[in-house]
Amino acid sequence: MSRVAVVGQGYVGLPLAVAAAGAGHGVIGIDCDKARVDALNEGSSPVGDVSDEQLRRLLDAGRYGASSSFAALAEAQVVVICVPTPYHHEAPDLSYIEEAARGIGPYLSPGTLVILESTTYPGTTENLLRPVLEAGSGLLAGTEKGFDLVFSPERIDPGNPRFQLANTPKIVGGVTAAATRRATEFYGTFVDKVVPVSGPRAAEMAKLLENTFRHINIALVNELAILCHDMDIDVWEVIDAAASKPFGFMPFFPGPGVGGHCIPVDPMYLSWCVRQFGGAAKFIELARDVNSAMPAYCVSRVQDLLNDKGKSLRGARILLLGVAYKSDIGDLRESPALRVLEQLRRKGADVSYHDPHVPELRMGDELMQSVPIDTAAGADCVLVLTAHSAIDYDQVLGAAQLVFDTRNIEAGRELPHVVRL
Ligand code: SAJ
Repeated sequence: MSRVAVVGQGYVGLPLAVAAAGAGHGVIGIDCDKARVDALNEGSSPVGDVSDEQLRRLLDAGRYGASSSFAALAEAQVVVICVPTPYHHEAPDLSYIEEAARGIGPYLSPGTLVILESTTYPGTTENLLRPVLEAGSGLLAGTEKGFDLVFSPERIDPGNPRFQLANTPKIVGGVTAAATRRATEFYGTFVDKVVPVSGPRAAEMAKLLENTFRHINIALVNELAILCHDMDIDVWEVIDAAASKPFGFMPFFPGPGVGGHCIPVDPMYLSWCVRQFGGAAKFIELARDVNSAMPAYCVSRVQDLLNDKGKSLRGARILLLGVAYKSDIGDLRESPALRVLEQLRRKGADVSYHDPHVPELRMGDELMQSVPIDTAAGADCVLVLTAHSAIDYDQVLGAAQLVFDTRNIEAGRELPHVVRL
């Protein structure tokens, strides 16, 4: 077993640290957020996929600890970087990776295995991370007396009841075959299946393909939903029917748009990368246009429904049901529901929301609270934006006078006052 340092103790880094410690490695979690470090060392987990009990067990066994100082990784034989890679002003923001690399460099010792897990465009590991680590350590990657360098994309899906770290295959691509072998051996101590590839760029690109695949297929069904509505065809019936094909098809479903920290972001890394080569990722950009137009489309559909009842959107009482970016979690990042909320308000509607996972949310200077679900009875229109298992849709749909359902909730089928996207 090794001494392992995991830089970044968020929804990717902490589960990884806990899994490695659980497999017998001695792990130090490094994070720039001092309050988070203190909470971790007190056995309080900031991440839903790691329980306080799990953390305390590892702390008590002396197999995990957290620090805000990079000096703590001085003895590490494996260093894993799990920091955010946002996308700002139409370009990747790799500042967190650079900052981590600058912090790690001075404490890097010969023979250490460094693994980058943060999603990024092909070439980052070799052209950005490698030179910063080499400059900071005076060691050369891929050499006998230097360090080993690998890219291994994270595939953490917070809250996924079926797939966790251990049973999700892990891709590894090293700058040398030896590095790939070492990473395969390391992950093999707590991941069921490791998938070695030829090098970091193949691994970096594989991750972008995975999520660009989703991004484009979600856009396809969103566009189909608009077309089917215009043609008076039930898109949900069409998708269900197509999904009866046992090969060569994978169902995706329309919705109010695409949220989260992966799907709206990762494909933009690929698109940016294509542009650097003078190309244009037309597919990806078109899919982003389609997906980002869905909130406004949903607002227009609500406006039409109210219009059919002789009501205007201005002054209408609208209840949003579910505002998180996907079911059964409380994550609001890039949530399309926030765009719907903004646009309805801009058109003068009186908007409230109910989400059992989001007790409150900030809209500009205003702090909104989730309202009781029985307010549905007094709404001119209830707008289902996120289908949470915890919501009793039978109760809501029975009380509501008009429902626009963007998620095809089971209970809404065949009810005359429930209209689907
Ligand atoms: N969405 C649709 N229609 C679909 C699927 C998703 O509108 O058919 C929307 C969701 O409502 C959400 C957004 O797209 O707003 C993203 O949904 P997602 O299911 O892709 O969930 P994410 O963003 O949490 O994606 C993560 C990714 N995991 C990693 O990158 C490690 C993705 O690769 C996983 O496939 C996905 O979780 C998952 O399957 O849960």
